[in-house]
Amino acid sequence: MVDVFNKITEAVKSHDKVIIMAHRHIDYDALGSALGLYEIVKSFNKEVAIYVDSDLKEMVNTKLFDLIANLDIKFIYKNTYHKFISDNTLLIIVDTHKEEMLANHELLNCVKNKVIIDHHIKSNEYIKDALFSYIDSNLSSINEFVAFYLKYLNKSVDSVIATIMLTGIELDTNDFHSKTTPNTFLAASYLATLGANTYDTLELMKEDKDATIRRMNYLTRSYTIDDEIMICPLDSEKLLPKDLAIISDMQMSFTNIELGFVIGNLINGKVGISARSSGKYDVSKIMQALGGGGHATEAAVQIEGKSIKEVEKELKSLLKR
Ligand SMILES: [Mn+2]
Repeated sequence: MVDVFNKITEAVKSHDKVIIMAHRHIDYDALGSALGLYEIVKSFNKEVAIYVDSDLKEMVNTKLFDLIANLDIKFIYKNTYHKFISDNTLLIIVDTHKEEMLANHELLNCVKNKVIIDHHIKSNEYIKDALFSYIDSNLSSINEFVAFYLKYLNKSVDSVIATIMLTGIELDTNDFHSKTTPNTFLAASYLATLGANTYDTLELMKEDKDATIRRMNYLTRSYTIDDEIMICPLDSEKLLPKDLAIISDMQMSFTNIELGFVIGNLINGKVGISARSSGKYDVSKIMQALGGGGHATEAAVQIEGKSIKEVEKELKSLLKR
């Protein structure tokens, strides 16, 4: 990773301004890594800002706002980012490499030089004209990467940022249960030495009561096959991929369940499946067969032009094999 750290440092140093942007529906991995990088860029005496769409307000966590408000972070938004763009602006994209996932497409086209850092399985729809991309699916999270970058530079961050970064690792690893390697613990350990507070990460991970109860209701529509596979078809209102992911995580909390699938209508009009495995089966192979991908224990797919029933039938015939 050291060569990537040096490449990012070089890219930052050869620009005047840096914008950091993540995916839509910003989560703690995206936000934490953006904040960590923000501090790194600032330490090189560059002008830096984090682009967020209004979704930051929808993260429904007043605790987060209280924490961030006390930091001196420059956020830019849809109506203010133009002022930050010049011929010498660098865009660093974190936690996604797909154009369609970006918080803002127009911003992408306004900036010539881009760097991409991601840990999702590389798809064909990656942003092709970047200065360089580092896409490593062995990373638990982008915060793992940024924690090592901070450590390499021997830089520290405010304990609030360390806390948000640790929350990102906890979120992406399901509290160190999936995608966790020895490096993940080392990164978490470094963040702890910077003052990351595990009581606060727990507080940040708390979900809105109504949203949680709604998801629990959806979960009750699950049925079980062979005592170890749980399928939850949701022919209901349109949901976020995040909702499907949380419900499939819930399925995995039950004894004997080795595979969990949640099928639902997404707000983008497609049918999504969020799939989980205890590790006994490789769930990414099942999602690949449907055109998706992911990790052995966490995978997903989005399918166009099919109904929930059709997708459910296809999934079940795949499971039989
Ligand atoms: Mn992530």
